[in-house]
Amino acid sequence: MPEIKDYLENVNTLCITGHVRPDGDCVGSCLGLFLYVRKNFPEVSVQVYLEEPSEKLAFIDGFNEIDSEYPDHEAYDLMICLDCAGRDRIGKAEKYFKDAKHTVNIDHHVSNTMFADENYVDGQSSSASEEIFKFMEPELIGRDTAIALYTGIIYDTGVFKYRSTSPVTMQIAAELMKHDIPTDLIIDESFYAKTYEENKIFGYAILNSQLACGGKVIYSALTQKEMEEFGVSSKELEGIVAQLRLTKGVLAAAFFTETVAGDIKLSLRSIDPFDVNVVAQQFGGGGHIRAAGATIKGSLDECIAQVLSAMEKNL
Ligand SMILES: [Mn+2]
Repeated sequence: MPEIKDYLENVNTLCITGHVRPDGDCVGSCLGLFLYVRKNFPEVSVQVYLEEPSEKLAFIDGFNEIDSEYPDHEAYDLMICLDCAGRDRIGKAEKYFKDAKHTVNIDHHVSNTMFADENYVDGQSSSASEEIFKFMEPELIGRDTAIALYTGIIYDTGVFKYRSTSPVTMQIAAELMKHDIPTDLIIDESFYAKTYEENKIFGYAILNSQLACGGKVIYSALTQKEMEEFGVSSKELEGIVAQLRLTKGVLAAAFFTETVAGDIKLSLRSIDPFDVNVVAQQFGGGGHIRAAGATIKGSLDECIAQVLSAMEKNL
């Protein structure tokens, strides 16, 4: 396996990017690599390009140096893409990718299209942050990089909960903890913290939830008007469907939200043996067995009725 230093031979300029609408793993892995290179390879000029990430991740060093303007730049010697399953996922960084003298793709999505000159994709890896750690020399990792990578792992494993969390993930997390990082704060900030408005609408959505299909399904819905009243956007509804799914006795949860365009966004979660991917596919969407979604045309009430009927048949 190559190391970062192998890539940086004869490299003066390095461009790092992740995927559009960057999440905690994307920002964590990109900044982790950025901080590592800046500390250990000061002769390399390095820049991270990402769409504006959530301010919740501002505790990671280097956050304010992320460029979301994508100015023109002469061809980079090297471009490293992290957490990107395909070339279409790099968004506006495409122009740097097109010109770059050499490109490397490091990722953990099984669906990765191997779009770069060199591709390192490990579908067993919990996160891009776990993946990029394996390219680093542990003794060269600073506390700032440790915080960034730990954040990415926390985000993509749902605080070490999802099945993607392996013994290797835990070993890497243990290595990172040796840097005396504030793990409690990182977990709060990258996963659980909500704004006042987010907490209010979270409670509201749970309060208005209803059981269906003989108590086997739970659902809730939010209209665009309600979101406006609470002052939140659709991006700020994370965790609601996951909480609904945790209801005792329930096999599946459905969460409906009206988009600005007037469509209905459906999010589904389930436990064994309920397959929500099958349900989502009936509405032109998809995903995984336990987590899937779709965007549906029609009124909120119609969509709820149709989806509940499809779920009833799938029970
Ligand atoms: Mn990821």
